[in-house]
Amino acid sequence: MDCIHRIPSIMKKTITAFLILFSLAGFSQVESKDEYCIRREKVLAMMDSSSALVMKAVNSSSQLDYYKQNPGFYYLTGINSPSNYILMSPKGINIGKEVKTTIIFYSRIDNVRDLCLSVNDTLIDSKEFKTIFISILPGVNKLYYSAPDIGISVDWLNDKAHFLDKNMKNILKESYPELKKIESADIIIGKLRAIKSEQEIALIRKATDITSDGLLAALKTAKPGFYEYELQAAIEYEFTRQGAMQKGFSSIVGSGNNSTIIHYSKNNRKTENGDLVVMDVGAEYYGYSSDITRTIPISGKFSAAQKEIYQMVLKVQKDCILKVKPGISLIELEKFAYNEFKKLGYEKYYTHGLSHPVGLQVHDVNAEPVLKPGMVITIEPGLYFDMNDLSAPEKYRGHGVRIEDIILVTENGCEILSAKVTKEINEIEKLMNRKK
Ligand SMILES: [Mn+2]
Repeated sequence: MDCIHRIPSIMKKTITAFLILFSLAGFSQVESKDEYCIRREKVLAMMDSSSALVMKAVNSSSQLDYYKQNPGFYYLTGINSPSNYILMSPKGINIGKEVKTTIIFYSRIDNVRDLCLSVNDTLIDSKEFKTIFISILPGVNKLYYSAPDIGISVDWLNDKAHFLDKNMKNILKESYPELKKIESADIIIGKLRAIKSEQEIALIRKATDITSDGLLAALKTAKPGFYEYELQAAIEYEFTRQGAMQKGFSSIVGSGNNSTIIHYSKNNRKTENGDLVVMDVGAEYYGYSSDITRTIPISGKFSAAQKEIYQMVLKVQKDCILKVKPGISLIELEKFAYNEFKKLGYEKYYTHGLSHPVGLQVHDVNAEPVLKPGMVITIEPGLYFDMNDLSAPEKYRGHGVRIEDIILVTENGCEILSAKVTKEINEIEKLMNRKK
């Protein structure tokens, strides 16, 4: 079945009602409280009886002005503040006279006041974390953990990187001989995070609608002589105006030869007539990201050569989307895209991956290699001809094109969540040439 391009209006109404309801409630989380309870139960069901899981709430954002929770921790709790922990054990943890399978350790009681708790869950002050964690380790032979602040330290004298992570594992294993395996919590949680719930899909839809509106705003105002950051501002104004308080990643607005740079982020060049502009952006809405790329001619009209590149990329992009359905693997899709560009003789200029999952992170944990209903992925082929690459056809040099949509895998095929912002040449030109 082909991808659905429009959302049925009844579904739209339900989603809108849901979003209004939760934005009025003013929680840090927008998903219903039970959802976190259900997820924790699923995690416990996937764990061996003598295993335990421990996660720390730490900032996973590289931006200083914004706290982005360790996504695995957020997924199981909805708590968006630091210095909390979660400890889970299917066989139970003794606390006084009680036995609980999940303990959430809080740094401030306010952070956990609204939390859904089952009879098997409890809340304890995080001052107690160390004592309780150590007390369960002698009976654990597999530990799943997630502590993103354990990183790499560099020994500058010997120019060697030490993984603190690895050191910690060794110390734990030496101290607790029964502990045979220490693995990333993503092994379990990643499997669950791959398949989005209705509520998660509603949030990604909203993030995607906002991102689409941002791109449409840029498209309608763009003209030669604009700085790249002026287009970025038009996009991000729309994000903030619509309540997406953060971005999933730094906006990429690359004009002229900058359109050929994959992770361009300076966004400070003045555009010139004849430029293509690649805009790769994503609003984040209540923790969930979008990720859409559109490529436009700053003049409002594609040149003949630009049209050729654009049409090649668009055809491959659409053909890839037609293949998106349960059962196909991401690797198969990658190979298909590569071969399509190879047939055209331009595989050398297709220099990045085709697809990645999207969710709490813009590059979400990749735990399901074969597509299943409920997964959300990007499809984003591109061709990049650097101006200095003398092996590239002269007419293409200095132009890059990437087209990226957000796709929901459905039972029979897929739905393009980012269909609101057009990728058709004539429609882009029409929107750009409306009276400004
Ligand atoms: Mn992407």
